[in-house]
Amino acid sequence: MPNYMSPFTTMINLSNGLIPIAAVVQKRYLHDLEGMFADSTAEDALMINNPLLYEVQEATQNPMEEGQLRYSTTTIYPGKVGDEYYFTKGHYHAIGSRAELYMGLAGEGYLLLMSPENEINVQRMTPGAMSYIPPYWAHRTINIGKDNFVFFACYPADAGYDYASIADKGFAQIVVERGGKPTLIENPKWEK
Ligand code: S6P
Ligand code: ZN
Repeated sequence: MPNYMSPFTTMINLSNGLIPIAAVVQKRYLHDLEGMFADSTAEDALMINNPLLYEVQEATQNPMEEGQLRYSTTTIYPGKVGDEYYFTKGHYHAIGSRAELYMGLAGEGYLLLMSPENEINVQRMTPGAMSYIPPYWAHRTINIGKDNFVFFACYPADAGYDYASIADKGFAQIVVERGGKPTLIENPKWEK
């Protein structure tokens, strides 16, 4: 007989992503993303203030078992390092075959994806955008607006995180401001 969990409901404020009884809140400062931005000089200069780039509110602490789901909200604050917009670390799922669903709640962002063959794909996210991350694609979100960019994520609880591949190589392309607009360019630090 399986050990049945009890059903439950978590309230999420759909206008700002706040989860009043979040199980976990993770805060990521520039220091946590050291070396990930293309402009090292700008990154070093900003490191003195070590700004908060984003936070993740986990709605559950469901067991990391096959068949379970977890869900969360992420808020990326507006800002840039040099001309590169604030972003999340980005990761592949440790179990690559696990997909994920994002939904835009507030602000404007890009979902930057990269396949295992280094193919780049970008999805624009605004409130109501349901963006599907297929299995095996690395994913990073980027705040391209002037306000907080907030989105909801739902993912298999056993998906896990492979941060190392992105921390080492980054994404093949990055998103920078050019003429006041977000623009995708080749990543000058990219190494295959
Ligand atoms: C988890 C999901 C999100 C991210 C969050 C922060 O699979 O994709 O909850 O964890 O947006 O991004 P990162 O890359 O720092 O984990
Ligand atoms: Zn993920």
